[in-house]
Amino acid sequence: MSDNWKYMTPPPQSFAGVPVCTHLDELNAEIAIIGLHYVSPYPLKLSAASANGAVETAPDAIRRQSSIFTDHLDHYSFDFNDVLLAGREVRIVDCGDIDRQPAGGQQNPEYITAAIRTILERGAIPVALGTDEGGIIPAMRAYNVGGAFCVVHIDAHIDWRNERDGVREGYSSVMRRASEMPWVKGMAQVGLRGIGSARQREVDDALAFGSVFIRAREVHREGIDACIEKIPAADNYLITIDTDALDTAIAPGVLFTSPGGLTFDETTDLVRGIARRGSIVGINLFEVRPELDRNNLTASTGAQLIINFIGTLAHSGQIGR
Ligand SMILES: [Mn+2]
Repeated sequence: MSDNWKYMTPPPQSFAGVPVCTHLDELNAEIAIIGLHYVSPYPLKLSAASANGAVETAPDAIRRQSSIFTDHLDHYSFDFNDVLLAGREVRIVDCGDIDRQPAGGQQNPEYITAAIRTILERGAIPVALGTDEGGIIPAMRAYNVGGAFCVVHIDAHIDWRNERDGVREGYSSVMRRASEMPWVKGMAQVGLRGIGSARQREVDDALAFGSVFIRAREVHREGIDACIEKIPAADNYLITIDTDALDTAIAPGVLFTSPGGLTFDETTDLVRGIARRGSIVGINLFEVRPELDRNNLTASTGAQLIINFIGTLAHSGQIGR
């Protein structure tokens, strides 16, 4: 789909005030922020208010909280003990959103795949902001054009259901679908805790595939460096985050809160450690639910994580000159 820019909508305000480029065929950047709107087609749609346009969308809520970074991208960050972008010149653009409001709840997976693929073909790293985590599936399909990668899925849950209520492309099945893609050569799932949709059979299937489980309590007890060592070695990593992996105190705006999640520093350091091991081919942040947020805290945490991820890529030398 060479004209997929037709399906792109510019954002009300861009992430951190960076330039906007909705014409993906003309993309000239190293980092491409993009908003995805996908709704898992479950019979009982849990909290789909943001998909209906009833409240601010997750990508826009994150963008609004990122406004504090406007004109600050060359500033000092104490998270790095250095300037955020390591003194490098980094081209970051905001591509806007794919199909901001799909009509009648229609799904748009082919647009998501086409847009992410175009970003990859233009040589940029997609940084996808989304609501429903089911959007991972069409986004990951775009990677058939590149090399194999290990996916690092940061989530409270494993999302290995083969289907739920007959739906195979929903948020409970994202890592199962990922495991079926030939270009997914390894998997680590970090932040696991509590009870989710998985039963023993899903746990068995994930382990049989070779997924490495790193539970949130292991991160807290053993430290992030020991946990990074458990992640399979790979040349390339795709990082995808369900916001419910995080401690509810810093991310209350999620569908299913549970205590014991990852701290901000653990999550930042996890991505930093992965970037030391290989190239990062994409970062997704899903499941910010603005209608459930408190004082925009979840969107703010999301914006701060994304800024640190971009800083991490600059500090690891993967982007910038
Ligand atoms: Mn989850």
